[in-house]
Amino acid sequence: MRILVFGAGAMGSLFGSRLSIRNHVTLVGRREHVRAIREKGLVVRGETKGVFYIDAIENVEEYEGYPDLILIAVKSYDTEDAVREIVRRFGKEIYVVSLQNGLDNLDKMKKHLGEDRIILALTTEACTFSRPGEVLHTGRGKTILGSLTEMDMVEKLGEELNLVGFEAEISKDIIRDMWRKAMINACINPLTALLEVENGRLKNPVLFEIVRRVCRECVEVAVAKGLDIEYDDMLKEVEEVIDATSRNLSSMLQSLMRGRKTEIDSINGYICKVGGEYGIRTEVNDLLVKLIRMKEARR
Ligand code: KPL
Repeated sequence: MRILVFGAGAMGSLFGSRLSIRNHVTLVGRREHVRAIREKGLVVRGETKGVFYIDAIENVEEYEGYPDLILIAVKSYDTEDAVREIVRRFGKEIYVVSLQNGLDNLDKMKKHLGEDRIILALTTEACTFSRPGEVLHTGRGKTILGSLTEMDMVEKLGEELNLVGFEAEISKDIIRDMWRKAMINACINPLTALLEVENGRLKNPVLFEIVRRVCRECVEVAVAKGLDIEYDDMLKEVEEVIDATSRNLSSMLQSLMRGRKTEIDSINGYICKVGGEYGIRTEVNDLLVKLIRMKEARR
């Protein structure tokens, strides 16, 4: 397949690297990253190892022809701009896969694309951006794929991801899985970002008590929304991801370290908003949102 990765940060670069083993991949990224990849290839260390000689460009206008699918890996606050740019360049018939965190990407994508063109890829792979041209694959995870309508492309991408060494599964209920993934992020990302620690530090008993409380509030909101999610299962899953990604710096921490905005509004902020609609108190999540905003303001 011809695959275009729009947003070659840590995760986009990692997926692009492995997918390039069997596909023609082009990365769209920031100038320094693109320049480094063109000069020396994309270096991936850690759980994935190698130098991948992949095409890299700075914007979609430079892409020649049409890809079979586009993987969007930009931050959730940039989703709409990214989709607008993609549709302007390739039209509305293109398959777009969201490889992102957050609960609002789907709605943003639906404003510009038909449901039959949108795929969600929810991943717990862990990856850090080391420097332009280099990423570190810090922890293995699963990637759940799904869409709102039956689509052959979901199966095809799932097969491809498995063939290049990711663990991919097709979801039976992608909305529920999107919430599950967002809850994992809600429990891990803000706390690690505030305390500037690797994910594994959340196993500290004091910190894990906060994780429990965040998780409980998130599950209450999800259940009020009609999703079939149980607190014990969810907490277990959060703990498994903390263990599997214990050496990783969460994407929220990485954003703050690089002086960037975080995805807090699409994760905990979104959960608080929905909680408000159903009259559910989300005190701990509210607090985390406020603290992350304070930290963002100090950038
Ligand atoms: O998705 C992640 C993130 O950091 O955004 C996890 C899986 C929590 C890994 O850090």
